[in-house]
Amino acid sequence: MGAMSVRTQSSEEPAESVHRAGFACFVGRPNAGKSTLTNALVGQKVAITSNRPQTTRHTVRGIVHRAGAQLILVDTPGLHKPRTLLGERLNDVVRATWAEVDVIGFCLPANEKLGPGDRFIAKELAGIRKTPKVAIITKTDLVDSKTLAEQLIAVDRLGEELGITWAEIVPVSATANKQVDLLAELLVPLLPEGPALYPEGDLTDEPEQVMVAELIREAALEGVRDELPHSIAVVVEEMLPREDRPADKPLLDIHANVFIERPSQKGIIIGPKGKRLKDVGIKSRKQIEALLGTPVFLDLHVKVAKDWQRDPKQLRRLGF
Ligand SMILES: Nc1nc2c(ncn2[C@@H]2O[C@H](COP(=O)(O)OP(=O)(O)OP(=O)(O)O)[C@@H](O)[C@H]2O)c(=O)[nH]1
Ligand SMILES: [Mg+2]
Repeated sequence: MGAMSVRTQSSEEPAESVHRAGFACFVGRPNAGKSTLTNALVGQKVAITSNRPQTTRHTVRGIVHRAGAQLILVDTPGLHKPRTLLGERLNDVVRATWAEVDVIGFCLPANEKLGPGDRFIAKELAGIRKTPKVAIITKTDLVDSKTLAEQLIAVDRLGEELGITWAEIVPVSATANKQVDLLAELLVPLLPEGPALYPEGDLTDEPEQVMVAELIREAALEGVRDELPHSIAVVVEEMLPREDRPADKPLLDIHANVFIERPSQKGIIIGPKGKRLKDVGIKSRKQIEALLGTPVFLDLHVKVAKDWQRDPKQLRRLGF
């Protein structure tokens, strides 16, 4: 009966006249490729990425504009067993997001066998009955077709075992741009009918100050190991146009603090003769200039915020 009424409606009303708009969130283990996929769908970098787990620390919205549809992607932090107060907060953020979105995209990397981490998330997803779920096999460029086929079967089985009906199972590669457009096409019909929610051309609702801080953190994450990636937080204190500049030669002064947790980490971030910090500045400044479309003077300072990941007061100060 349901199918009948849908058919009747669509024959009376051509598909193009229906506008859809809504939210899809990407969930998955840390490092599954959620942010990279978000950026690929949006067509511009709105979320930072790295090969360190737990890169994303807050939900980032990326907006995908299509004829007749607006798809708002909510990129969430990777879900994991929390070891710190920060970890717990991140997991809370992810769960709160699930309740609000129209469709959930569960990201599973093609190059790693399904593990306890994926199962843990899938079990939670099974509990959210009414929201359609799409399984997204990411990083398909890293595997051969046999491995991919096995992964597709494993994901299908996982759904059956836990009572999840996948609306779709879609293999994609965000870095090789394979099936990324197809994924958008498959997500759109799962959105409710409605007018656009963001102005045409907006790609994110992240404040500029936050995006700038994230680009600095992304540059700072490169090449650091062990616990250090988790210890880094960046806060932009000030962004001001330099005074006395001619109109055709503007310069934006940006002052930012790079926080770490222990004095012993300071040397690693700054590097011998300050070289590492300088590189972080050069690298992120280029990205910030591209983002804002203006020359930038970037002033970076390294500060210790003792054990901030575990300290509620510090967390608040750092924006968590
Ligand atoms: N080869 C390949 N690598 C990818 C692809 N997508 C992501 N990666 C890499 O996988 C790593 C993790 O990507 P992210 O997008 O930061 O992963 P995430 O799921 O957002 O991670 P968290 O924010 O930590 O939860 C990065 O080094 C990416 O470059 C892909 O399609 N192919
Ligand atoms: Mg991420």
